[in-house]
Amino acid sequence: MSRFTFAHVADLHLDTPFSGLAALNDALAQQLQDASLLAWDRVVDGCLAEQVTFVVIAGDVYDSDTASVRAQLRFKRGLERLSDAGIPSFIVHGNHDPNGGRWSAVDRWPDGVTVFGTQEVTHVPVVVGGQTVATVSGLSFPERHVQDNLARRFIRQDLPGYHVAVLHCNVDSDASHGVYAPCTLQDLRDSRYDYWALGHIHARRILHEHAPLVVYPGNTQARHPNETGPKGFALVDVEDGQAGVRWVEADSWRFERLDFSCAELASLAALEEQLLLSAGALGLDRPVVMRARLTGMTPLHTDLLRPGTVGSLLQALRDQSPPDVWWDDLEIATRPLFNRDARVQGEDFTADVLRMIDASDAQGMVEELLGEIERHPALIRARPVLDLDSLLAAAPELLAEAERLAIERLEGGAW
Ligand SMILES: [Mn+2]
Repeated sequence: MSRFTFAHVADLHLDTPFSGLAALNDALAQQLQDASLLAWDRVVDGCLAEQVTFVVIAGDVYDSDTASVRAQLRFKRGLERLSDAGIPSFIVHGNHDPNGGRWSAVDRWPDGVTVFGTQEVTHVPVVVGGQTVATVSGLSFPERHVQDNLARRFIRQDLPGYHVAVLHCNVDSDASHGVYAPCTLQDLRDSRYDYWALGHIHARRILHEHAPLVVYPGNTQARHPNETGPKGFALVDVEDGQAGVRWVEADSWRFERLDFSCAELASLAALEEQLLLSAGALGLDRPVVMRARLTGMTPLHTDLLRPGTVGSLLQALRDQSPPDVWWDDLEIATRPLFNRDARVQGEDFTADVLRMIDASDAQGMVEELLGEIERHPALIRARPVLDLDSLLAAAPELLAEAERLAIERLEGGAW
């Protein structure tokens, strides 16, 4: 019986510059610059703690083909720690770091490290105690703009153990990322491999559950405010050819976004208080860059649009937050309070809806609904649990509630 665990890592983008942040102070800029490197250290920590049998890394190790010396040396340091523990590593390169970069600061990788070439798929057995438990196959990008279907070049070899294919690619033309090395899920299913260790898509995804298991582990560290939520890598437990995935968090900074309705708030002081509470309620155990999108029909709308308000409110939020919570931006998608008398005179869709509601007979509408129930055998059975008499009595309030919901949707920007 063979039983082992391997780690599937991708898209480290070591020493990546962060993009898309509205404002930064120097200390935070430095911390974020270090975040991708710290995440890699944590990946290695996690692999050592789990005593994995091997590690596969599915491309975009570096952020660009002019990989920084710092990134290359830090990467090597982590591979050394794995090698010293007897854990082999298998690496392919992707569209951000084709061919491992234009030049290398490293002349020799540690023992047990395989960097797959760009010409043909090669296959390396993983031997534990004289027994081949797995075969790892891989192919690196020779250049950034790979348009060939590289997946079809993977031919399962007649070797024992669990068969893992490592590739940076875009499955089924995922529009959220560049279409490099395009292939289809069907290509991967037809391959007879047991596991496709993919890289490229920065969100965690399991594209296929079994035979083969097809996984994007996502990136190890978010590098843009749109990459929200936990980031890390996958641990794959294999027993007698059956596998399961566990996610491990490795990110050193996280990005979160609140969608926040200001409809019930009467002041900016109340808004500040509620935003701080909401951030605290996330219960994060690591530093975070916060963004919030403010919505709803609110008396705060005019204040929020006043020049300087957002910047100053952000400063106030930072003043009141711990040092590892950075308020980056507030998106104002609020609407002014609704003046029904004025709006019903208008010529637009909202005005039409209001006039339609004014012309409606609430009692009659509910009666019609009750008539429907009488006509449908399936609904009649529900009749005893519905308090239909009180429904009829509440008809005007029901219509008012329907109007409120409709107007909030139409005018409140809450979508
Ligand atoms: Mn990437």
